[in-house]
Amino acid sequence: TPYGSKNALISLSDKKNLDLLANGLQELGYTIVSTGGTASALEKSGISVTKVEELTNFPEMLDGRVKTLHPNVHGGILARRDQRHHMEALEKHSIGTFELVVVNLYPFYAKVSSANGVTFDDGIENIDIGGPTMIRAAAKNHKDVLVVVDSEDYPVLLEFLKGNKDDQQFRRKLAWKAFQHCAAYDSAVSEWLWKQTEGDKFSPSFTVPLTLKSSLRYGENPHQKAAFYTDSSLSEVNGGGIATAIQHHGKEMSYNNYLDADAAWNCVCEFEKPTCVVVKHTNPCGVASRDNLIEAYRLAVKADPVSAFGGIVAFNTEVDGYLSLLVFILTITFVLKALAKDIREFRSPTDGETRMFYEIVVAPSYSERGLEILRGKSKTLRILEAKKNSRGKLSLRQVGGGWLAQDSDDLTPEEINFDVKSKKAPEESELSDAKFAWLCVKHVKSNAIVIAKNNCMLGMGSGQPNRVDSLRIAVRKAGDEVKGAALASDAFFPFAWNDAVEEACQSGIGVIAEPGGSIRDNDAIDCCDKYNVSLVFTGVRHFRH
Ligand code: 93A
Repeated sequence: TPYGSKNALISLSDKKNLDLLANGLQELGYTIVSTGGTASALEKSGISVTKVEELTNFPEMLDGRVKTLHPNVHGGILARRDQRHHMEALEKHSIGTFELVVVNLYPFYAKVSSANGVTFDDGIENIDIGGPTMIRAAAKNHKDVLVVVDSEDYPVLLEFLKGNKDDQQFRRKLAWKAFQHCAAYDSAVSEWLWKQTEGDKFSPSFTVPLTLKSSLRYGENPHQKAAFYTDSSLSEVNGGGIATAIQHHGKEMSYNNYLDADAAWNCVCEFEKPTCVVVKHTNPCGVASRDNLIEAYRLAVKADPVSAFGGIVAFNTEVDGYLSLLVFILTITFVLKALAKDIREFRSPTDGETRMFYEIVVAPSYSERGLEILRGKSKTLRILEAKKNSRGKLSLRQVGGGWLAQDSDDLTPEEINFDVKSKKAPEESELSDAKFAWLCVKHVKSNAIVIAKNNCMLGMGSGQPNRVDSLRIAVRKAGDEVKGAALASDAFFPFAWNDAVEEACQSGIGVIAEPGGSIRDNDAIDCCDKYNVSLVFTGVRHFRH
């Protein structure tokens, strides 16, 4: 018979680490049974393999649509070893058992989301049928059949087999992962099919294909249990976002760390020039763009050094070279002393010394030396390397009993017009300040007010239930520098006179950018005209609730 005493069924589209797996199995005395492409790859590497056809006595047919869908394959996976009549049935039909099934599926999601796109027929051909059938069968019978869907698991699998000791918990974990893999796959297929039928109508038929990345020490507070899931269909293919960031150093990421790092990363990716963003509790409290990153960093911290303490620092360009790194050496030792003349006299709230402390640094890349220096400075500082988010993602929020879905708010600056409404037109520099403030305000929790000048945030007010309070906080933080600066408001001003617009004008603001659309827009225009302040409408709102 073509079976051995121990049989492994391997059928892989992604053949990563196949040699490692197959060599290990061969050493352990397994007979390897494979489908066409996998068998060829094994033969090429000089590993002996039995083709599935030898078991089924059928050729792979219908252009590969039917390769493994056969009782000689599925009987060997599904038979209950503890049921005598099952084993007798196998024997009667000369079917051997599979002790191990290793399968990954046609790369459906990668195909349908590839830059060139696919035809409808191509999409359909990439729906794997035989693969999930083997995975589900093995996962159902995991008590006796090991099922592996992730090449990362090959080493632990081989260790387990070498140990020669059963562990039902290990088997259950693999089965759980296998069903999750199939569920994510089917979600991707159904979502794609939905798009083929409903076109632009926004009602995605998703069941979010989540993969458990790690359990977290706790949630927002220590009494809340928590875990982190990645959206496998999105992040694996598009590669971007905080979920796929590489952590080079530091303490384990916490629930709040993920939220804050995400906020900082989303904000910093908004800018073209070298930019630094400092985030505290998901709100950017310092943002600056400069030709050189050190200067950007210095100004971003300067915007609100007290809030920056314990914050997250994000950069949109490589953290490299002496200068950038000097910043960090200084940060952790005496940066604020050195910069005290700029950053007011700052004292750390914890030790009274002039020291700064950050939770996380996130950047697109680090030079080797950059990493080395950062690593050396603190055991706890989390150093993340992230890829830019892809556009067009779905944004999900949970409410009691359900989920809200929306497109993510990712209009580019070029897609936003700045219409002058006041008698006074903003000067070129004022308009550029207004645009900068506008990019920032989008990332601040509503009601959001940002004051900025010369590509640098000077103050912000966030999360207040009324716009006047947000304005007052922002103005207070900007201090004397508010004179001639730009102010952005994430939504229109419902009132102008004796309210936020008039207060802004009286504070010395040079230009105000807001969406417009209030029934009292004319009051805002008249008010700005009275104080000779420029007013521009963006026509776009950036609520962030
Ligand atoms: O077309 S299928 O749905 N029909 C099958 O019977 C079948 N059996 C395995 N796809 C099938 N597979 C898939 O082929 C596996 O899930 C795996 O992704 C791929 C491996 O093919 P090859 O070894 O020829 O590269």
